[in-house]
Amino acid sequence: FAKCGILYPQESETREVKSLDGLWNFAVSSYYNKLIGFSEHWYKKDISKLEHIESMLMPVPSSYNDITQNADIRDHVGLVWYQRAFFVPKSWMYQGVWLRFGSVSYAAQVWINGNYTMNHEIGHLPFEKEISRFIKFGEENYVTVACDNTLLPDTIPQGSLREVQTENGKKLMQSYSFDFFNYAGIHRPVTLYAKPHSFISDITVITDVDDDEETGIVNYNISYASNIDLLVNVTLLDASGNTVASDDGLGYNEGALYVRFAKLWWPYLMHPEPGYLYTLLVQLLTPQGELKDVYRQKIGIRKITWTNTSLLMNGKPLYLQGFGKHEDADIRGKGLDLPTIMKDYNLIKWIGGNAFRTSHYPYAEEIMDLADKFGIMVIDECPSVDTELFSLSLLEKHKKSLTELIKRDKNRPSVIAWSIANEPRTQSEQAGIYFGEVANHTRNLDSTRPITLAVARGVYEDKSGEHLDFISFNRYNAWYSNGGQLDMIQNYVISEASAWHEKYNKPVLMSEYGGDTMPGLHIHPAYIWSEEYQVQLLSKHFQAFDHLRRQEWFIGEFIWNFADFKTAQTYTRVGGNRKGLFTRTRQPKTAAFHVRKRYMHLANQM
Ligand code: GCB
Repeated sequence: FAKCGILYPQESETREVKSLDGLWNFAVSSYYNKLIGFSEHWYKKDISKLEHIESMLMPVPSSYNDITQNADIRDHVGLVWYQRAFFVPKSWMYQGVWLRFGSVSYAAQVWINGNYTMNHEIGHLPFEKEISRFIKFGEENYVTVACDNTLLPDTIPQGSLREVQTENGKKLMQSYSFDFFNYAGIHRPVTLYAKPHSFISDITVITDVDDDEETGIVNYNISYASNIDLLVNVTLLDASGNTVASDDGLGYNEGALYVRFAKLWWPYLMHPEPGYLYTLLVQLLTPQGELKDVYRQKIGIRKITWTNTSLLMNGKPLYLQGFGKHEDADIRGKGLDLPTIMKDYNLIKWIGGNAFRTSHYPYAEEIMDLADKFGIMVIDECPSVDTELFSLSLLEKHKKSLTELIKRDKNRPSVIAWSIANEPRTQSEQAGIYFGEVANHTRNLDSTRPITLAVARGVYEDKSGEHLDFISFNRYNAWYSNGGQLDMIQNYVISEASAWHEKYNKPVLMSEYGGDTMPGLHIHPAYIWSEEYQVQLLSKHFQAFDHLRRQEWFIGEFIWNFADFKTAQTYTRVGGNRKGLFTRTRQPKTAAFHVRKRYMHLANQM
């Protein structure tokens, strides 16, 4: 299992946290002068007072693209610079001070007080570093971040650049084939935190359930950083804070706790008390009993298993009813937005969804925490989408994105599977070898969860399926193919799902289907883009699914998409992708009520 994780910054008896979110100074370096920030040493200057360059205020966390009235900033390609001042209390002098970014898209370089501190590639994933030696305690400090959104053939995801001629001269254009806007900036919280020099550096928990389904087993492995050997104490608390198991002060960093009559973690609608969480209280002590560090890790006790026909939670076969989603909202783009996040969970519960896929990149830790808590199952996808050109350097980065994802999400009960890519071109031999490598890498890091990939290529040409534990397929019947032909959906869906199962003898999920729908457009009889058409397109799929559900191996249905979202500008998109059940402002289209009926009905059969 991936050791050396990245724990979420948390306050405790031994840890303090300070948020650096808010308004930062912001400057854009133009294409004509890409490297100006480096040549003029912006990281050593106050970027709100640069000569010749206009600076502005930018909210963090947020995408920067839609904040201003300037289309050049919206469509900017290359570097932007962020900076802010902050104080570090004197009292932190005797601790380690760490700086952590929830995510920066796409690549980041960070300076503290003008000193180069850290860098990170790949958006949507956290990174951190101890910055104590760069800090002035009890005084003002400043942090500068250079953020680059350029996507190339060897970035995850892939993109390409081209230079074009405009009326104002040359400019650089970013192209990419994935279907969501390439939002950029400091997308998630920036946290400064202090922890002791001897600290708990990682917690890995693998839970199991006895055959009698009464005893929960919590296998744990704790890593710590220290110059001397320390003792680790673990205690398991239930949701009311009562101790239900402990290691009896043995001090080992590895072991198992047994919980008689454990309350298992169950998905939403599968149990009256879904998403039950325990807290693993981890304490680090000196042999003399002095408390060095404390961390509280939420865990859920559950067991995931799979066969060639099903996916099981605590021994019960799962049927996934949900959607593909996006982190996307008006103005802030992909910036963490708690109101939107809460609203989305309320809508998921309202509509009766029990699962979603983090299409097409890892979602914020705050979103994942709530999935754990509400019992919403997650297929956790890495940021690889639409891969076309396979190379060794890409493979290395692709593996790295999974390593970082698993480090971050390995303890989450809500994560029931890893999705190693969305819609790569899986028809070549090379793609087969490539995904064999990626799947092996993932399995080596975590063998407790099944692996999938959302396939778009046809059944007979695909070369990736043999490496997966279940097949997810995306297909747009009566939309991209046979548009308007609602009466062709059933046969196509049934025969394709069956063909996937026959080819690979594995469980099958329909991971995307749907059609763009303009809210308020009514055309009867159902006509493409109307609300009536979306209702009927989904209904025809439901009929196919009901047929398929008689076979055990059909394990779920995910509508594309939960809500409308912004995309690159193209003539097929009216203000973005409109396949949402909800509008971008989260109001229901007619189809949402229809889906609600189905999902509630399915839930009653569980
Ligand atoms: C797909 C992609 C998704 C798109 C969707 C569409 O197959 O996986 O990212 O948004 O189709 O609506 O075209």
